Amino acid sequence: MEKFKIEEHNHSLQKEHQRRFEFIASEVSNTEAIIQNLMNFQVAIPSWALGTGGTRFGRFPGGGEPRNLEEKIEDIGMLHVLNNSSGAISLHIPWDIPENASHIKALAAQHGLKFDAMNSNTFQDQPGQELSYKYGSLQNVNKAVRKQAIDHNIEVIKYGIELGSESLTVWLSDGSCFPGQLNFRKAFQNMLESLEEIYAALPNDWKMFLEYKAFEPNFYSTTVGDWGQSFNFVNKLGPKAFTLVDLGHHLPNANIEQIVSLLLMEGKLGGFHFNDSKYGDDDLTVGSIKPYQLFLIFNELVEGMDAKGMNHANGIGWMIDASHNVKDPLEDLLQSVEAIMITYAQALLVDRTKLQEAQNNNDVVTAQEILQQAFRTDTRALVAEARLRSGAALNPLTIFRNEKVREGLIKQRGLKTFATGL
Ligand code: RM4
Ligand code: MN
Ligand code: MN
Repeated sequence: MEKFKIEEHNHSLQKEHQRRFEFIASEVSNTEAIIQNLMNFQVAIPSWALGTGGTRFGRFPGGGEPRNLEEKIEDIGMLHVLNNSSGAISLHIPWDIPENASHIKALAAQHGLKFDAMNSNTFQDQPGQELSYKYGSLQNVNKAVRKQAIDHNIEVIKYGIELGSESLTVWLSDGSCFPGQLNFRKAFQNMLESLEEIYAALPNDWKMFLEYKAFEPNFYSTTVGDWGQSFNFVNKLGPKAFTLVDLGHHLPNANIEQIVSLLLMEGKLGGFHFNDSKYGDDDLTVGSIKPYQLFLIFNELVEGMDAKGMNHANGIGWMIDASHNVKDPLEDLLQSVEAIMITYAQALLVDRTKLQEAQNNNDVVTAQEILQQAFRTDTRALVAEARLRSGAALNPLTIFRNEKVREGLIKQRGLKTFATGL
């Protein structure tokens, strides 16, 4: 997207924006600090979210999907031009093997993108793969399968080093579908030993994120099934290992805000996957179903990071992990990033001194008032102002549609393209 188009777009919305911004600026005391925080905050986009997601029943591609890693980088670069908040890409190996790392690194740099966490994949068998992961990977009862899965993770680290990434995310589908299938303790031990070998291959300045998930594709037990299990593993592994929270990976009604608070307290929250869900790992647009829950989680993230003196922008690896069947994936990502920024801004509005006072007085009513005061504040003009100041678009979604970006991509790439991913 050319700069002048963004300028034109901003110009056409400027008057209305100014009115809204002045109003919120007069309501909020720390406007400038909030805008600075918003300008710094970056959320990584996963390379598998750029195509239409499928379900086990079907997939309905929308056209113009990126055909290779270069085009995925271009798509994310475009998002970043529009919102200045998606300045990183997260790769899944082997869906996106960087054949020519220096070329890929240079292309990403041209678009102002960094390489966020590298994701390994031992939940699928790949063509030509010697041993199958049907009964698990890092926990498999067969040592040779475990070794193959360990080697794959080490290979992913190598790709990441070439690209300048600094973290590895391990998500495993390992577990069991039926009672009796696994000995839980042996599965745990095998998993731990395998993770230790991967951990030993991490460069000094790297982090390893261990993502938990309650169920699916295994439906009886998951070997890294909840935050307690992940926490147990990462504690045993050492200081470079952290838990990763994916919002969709809990059992219904779990108190995710309490989980992130305690993980932060222990210094073990390393990675974060944003999405939303109604039932399970639905991978829906961030903030589309339970915006208040998202706010409560962000509130604990901000509170917990501040308590530890962590940098909001890079203290945790932020990523969107969403993909579904019905929306244009790029529009969906713009909506997700917007929801994240709006909610982050709301969390920054919470009057922490007053909240603490209310807590100390057991003033439950005031505590609720303070949180909801922030949640009910319309922070959209603050987010737009942060974009305006960094040269991005006042309304990314509107300009995306007005400039017919998807139509252009379909012309260029074709209607029947297929992006790698789930
Ligand atoms: C999993 C999990 C991982 C993601 C894969 C594609 O459910 O969320 O983070 O890499 O899906
Ligand atoms: Mn995830
Ligand atoms: Mn998931």
